[in-house]
Amino acid sequence: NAAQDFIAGLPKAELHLHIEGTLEPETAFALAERNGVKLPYASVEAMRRLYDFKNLEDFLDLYYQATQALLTERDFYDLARAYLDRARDENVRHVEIFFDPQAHMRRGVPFGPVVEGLSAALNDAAREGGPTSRLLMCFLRDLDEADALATLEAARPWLDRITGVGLDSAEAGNPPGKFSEVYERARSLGLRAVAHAGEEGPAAYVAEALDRLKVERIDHGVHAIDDAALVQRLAREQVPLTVCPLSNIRLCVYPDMRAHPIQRLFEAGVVVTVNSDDPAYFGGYVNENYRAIQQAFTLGTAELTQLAKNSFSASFLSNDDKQERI
Ligand code: ES4
Ligand code: ZN
Repeated sequence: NAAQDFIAGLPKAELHLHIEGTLEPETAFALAERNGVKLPYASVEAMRRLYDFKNLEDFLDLYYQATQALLTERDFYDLARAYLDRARDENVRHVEIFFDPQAHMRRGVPFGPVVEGLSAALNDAAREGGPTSRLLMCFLRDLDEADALATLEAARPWLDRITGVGLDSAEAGNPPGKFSEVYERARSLGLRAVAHAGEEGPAAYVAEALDRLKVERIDHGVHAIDDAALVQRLAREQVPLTVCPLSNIRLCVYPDMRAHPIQRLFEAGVVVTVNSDDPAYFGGYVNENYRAIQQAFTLGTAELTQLAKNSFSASFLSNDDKQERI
């Protein structure tokens, strides 16, 4: 199919990717066996059968459970290396990767091996044919701000490996403003800032992330569509959204792709980007996400090219590096 080939050939960046969300069931079982850990599923097939999510929380329960397979620096290296190889095959030239330190620290895996394994894989991949990458640490918004502050403190010895901070996990009832102090502190340490907002939460959370956390991009942000003035603001201020179409369908944020607001946001002049979020769980890596919206909205090559260009302009690459790649 011509559109599919065009998408596959487009050089692109991926800006919304949780490394723990690239853990395929086969890999989870292989790592669990290597570590002598027992996962709470009878088999790979039994685990895959649970991938029928009602909402974000329903997914997060499984996602955190599966991380039990990840224990050592080597596990995190192997996980990231497998994703980066796959991304390179999809013509992803640059990727900004989220990880959830608190999800590991609370089950006894310290910050060190997690970040050492991930950053070694990122460096090796960049040297061996790409993609280039950045690492973003996320705070879990369903925990309190004191826990996030302690996590930032634990990260201090490794801040040279970390480009910025994000905010993820269960959004309902956990507004961005809850984390204003830890974001202030992160920015004072030279870290860049992004946050998940308006995924399941309301448009007001998107505005709050901009105003109180001073984030440079919004992850998801799809519910901004419910507030016309906010959509205008995003377009005027050129605040990028890292949209994850297949994720939003799988988590029942929208009933089907035709109902998804990505096309309307794009038409309104918002800097929309296309990303996979947790590709092992949501039925497709980044090219499959481009393909799903191409089909739903019969996008042409000009629009697909613009989306791919947006992915570089919205990245944390230096302006010189962006110029080279767009
Ligand atoms: C996530 Cl899809 C999504 N939303 C919020 N937090 C997350 N962590 C991993 N995937
Ligand atoms: Zn996400």
